Amino acid sequence: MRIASAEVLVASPGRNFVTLRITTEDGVTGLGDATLNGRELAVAAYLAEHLVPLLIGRDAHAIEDTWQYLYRGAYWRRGPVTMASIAAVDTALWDIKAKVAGLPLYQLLGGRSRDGLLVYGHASGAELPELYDSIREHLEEGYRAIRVQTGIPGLPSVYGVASSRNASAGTAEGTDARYDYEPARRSAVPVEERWDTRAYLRHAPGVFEAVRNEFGPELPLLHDAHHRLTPIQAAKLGKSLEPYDLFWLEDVTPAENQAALRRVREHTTTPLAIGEVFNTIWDYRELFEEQLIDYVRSPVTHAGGITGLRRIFDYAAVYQIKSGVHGPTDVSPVGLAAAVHLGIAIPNFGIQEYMQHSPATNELFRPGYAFAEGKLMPSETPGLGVSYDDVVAAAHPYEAAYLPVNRLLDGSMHDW
Ligand code: EZ4
Ligand code: CO
Repeated sequence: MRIASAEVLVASPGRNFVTLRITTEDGVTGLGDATLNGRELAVAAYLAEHLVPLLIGRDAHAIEDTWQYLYRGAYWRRGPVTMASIAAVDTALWDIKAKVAGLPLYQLLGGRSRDGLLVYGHASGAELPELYDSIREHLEEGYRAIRVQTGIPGLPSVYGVASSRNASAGTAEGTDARYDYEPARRSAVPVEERWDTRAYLRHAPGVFEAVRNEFGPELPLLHDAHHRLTPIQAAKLGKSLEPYDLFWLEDVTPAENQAALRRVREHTTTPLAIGEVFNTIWDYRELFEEQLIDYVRSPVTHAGGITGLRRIFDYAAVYQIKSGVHGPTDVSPVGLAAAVHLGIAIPNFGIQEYMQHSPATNELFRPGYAFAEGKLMPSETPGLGVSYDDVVAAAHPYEAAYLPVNRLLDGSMHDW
C-alpha cells in the first residue's frame, strides 16, 4: 500500500494547528498533529520541504521503518521541529493502518486495559473566591482531578491563570466562553510577563491549604511551576506542599538539566512530573534510571508520535513511572485522540490532561473521543476517529501567535 500524497494543512480556528494528511494509492487517509505552539510554520516547512518528498511511494504499512528512516536518516537528530514532524508522519500512518484493519487504533496497540482515561482540568483564579468558583465549575462538568493555579500578590498576571471570563480580541480563542488557560496571543511579537519567585514560594502553600480546607482531602490536585525554579527553590516548594497531598508537582526546574531533579528528589516526597518540552526517550534516561520523577508529560505530538511515545512509556514502566500526557489546547484533537488510544492500552497509564478545545476547533476536526464522568473514552470508529474539514479550515487562515516571554521584576529574562 503505497503513499500517494501528503499534505501539510495549517489552519487557525482560534489558535494555530499544523496537520499532516497522508493519502494512500487506494484512497485511505491518515492524520497526524504537528503543532508546535508559536513555531508552527517551522514544522510546516520541515514537513512540506523535507519529509513529504520522501514519503511519496513508500509503503504506508512500514511504520517502524519510516520512523527509523526519518529519525536516523536526518543525521540532525531530535529537537522539537524534527520530532513533531516525525510524530505527524507516524500518527498518520497508524491512523491509516487502523482504518485498513477496520479497528479503532487502540486495538492495534494491545487493546483496552481500562474503561476510560482519568483526566484533569485547569482551574484558576486571581484570588481564592474566583479559584473556588472555577474548581466548582470543573466538578460540575464531571472532572475528578484538577490543576490549581492562582494569581500572586504583586504580579499583574501569572502563568496559567485565566485573565477574563469574556475573552476578547487578542486573547486566545476569541470566544465568549471562559477559556481557562491559553497563553498564546495573536500578535507579531510575544506579550511580556513579570515574575517573582520569592513571592510565589510564599504564596503557594497558603493557596493549597485553603483549597484543601474548602474541598476536602480526596480531590486529586495538581500544580505546574512551569520551569521557573532553581533546584533548591523547587525542593522548598515540594516540601511546603507535602501537607496538601498533591497528585503531582509539574516542571519545577528547567528541562535541560536532568540532574537538577536529583536535588529536588532528595528533599521532598511530593510526586514530580516533567517532560512536556522533551522530544525523545533520551531526554528521560537519567530521570528514569535514577527514579527522579513519577509522571511523563510528553504528548504524542512532540515525542515522535505513537511509536516514539509508546517506547518512552515502556521504558518508564520498568521504574514504576506512569504517563501524564500533556493535553493543552495547542495539542490538536488529532494529537489528543492519539493520546487517548495510547492511554487506554498501555499498562502504566497515570492521568491525561484535558482542557477541551473550542467549538471552532471541534468543528474543524470532529473528534470522536468522548468525555464523561471525568474520563475520556476513545472513539470506536476505525483509525484515530478524527476527520479534517477543508471547508472549515479555509475559513480560518493562519495568524501569527506567540506564547509570552517572562522577565523578573528587574527586567532580566527568565524562563516562561
Ligand atoms: O505551557 O501548552 O501543562 N501545561 C502547560 C502548557 C504549555 C503550553 C505550551 O504550548 O504548561 O500550558
Ligand atoms: Co505544564
